[in-house]
Amino acid sequence: MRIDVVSIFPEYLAPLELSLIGKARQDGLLDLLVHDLRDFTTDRHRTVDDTPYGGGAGMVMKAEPWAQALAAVAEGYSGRAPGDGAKPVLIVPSPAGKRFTQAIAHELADEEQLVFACGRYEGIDERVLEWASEHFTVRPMSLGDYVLNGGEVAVLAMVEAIVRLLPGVVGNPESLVEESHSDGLLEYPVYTKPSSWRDREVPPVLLSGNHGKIAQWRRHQQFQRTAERRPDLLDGFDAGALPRADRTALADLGYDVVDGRLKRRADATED
Ligand code: JBK
Repeated sequence: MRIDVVSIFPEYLAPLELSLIGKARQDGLLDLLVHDLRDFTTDRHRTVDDTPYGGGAGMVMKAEPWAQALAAVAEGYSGRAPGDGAKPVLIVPSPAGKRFTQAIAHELADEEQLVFACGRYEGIDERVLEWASEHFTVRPMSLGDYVLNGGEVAVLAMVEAIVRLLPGVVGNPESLVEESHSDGLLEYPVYTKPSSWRDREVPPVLLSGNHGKIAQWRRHQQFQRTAERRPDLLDGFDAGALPRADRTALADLGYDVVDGRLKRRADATED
């Protein structure tokens, strides 16, 4: 996979040299380049922003440096002859984007080339995204509903979520499947030695050696946690394949099965 990141703070992306992602780059599984947007300006001051038309606070990123940078990264990709069909995906982190999810991470992990455009200030001149759609599949993406200073931190999160799905990047592929969100539920709690720590005991079932009971307990913990912390994940959950024990546990947590899907009982406790 080839990834290009364009930012006015390329040093912000330094963590991509480290750990799992740095290793993937060393192993040739990932070709990742970070570009300084200011290198694509032509004025003496390397200007990347200007005041917003229509007024208002803050500054807007100018269109031309972005067009120059994006044209350069689209062209610089040698794995694809110009005009051969497959457009690279341009991801624009923004609070106004669609929500980035594990399912989208999987979709993006199947792409040949990803380009991330890190906006700062009040955002990028909207015409850049219109123009870019001729050369890229443009996907504005949001990590969540909170305010960041720019797209860089969101890119770090998205690149990590995507790159770890590439074949060979995570040593043990089993650690990819049994994870939070892969089955639509939160993870069960985990414990390690010592079995007694500051008067707190590991749940005895985990020391019982009864693997059936352990699996059932963990499953119950997943439902309990999800109902408590993320009830939105359970509403509409496909209950078709759930064993009877799971349905009973869910009924106790305030969920019924209606038309094969979980539905929160009206009288269930509030979030
Ligand atoms: C936010 O991806 N985001 O969520 C994001 C990107 C850039 C700025 C932001 O405020 N939330």
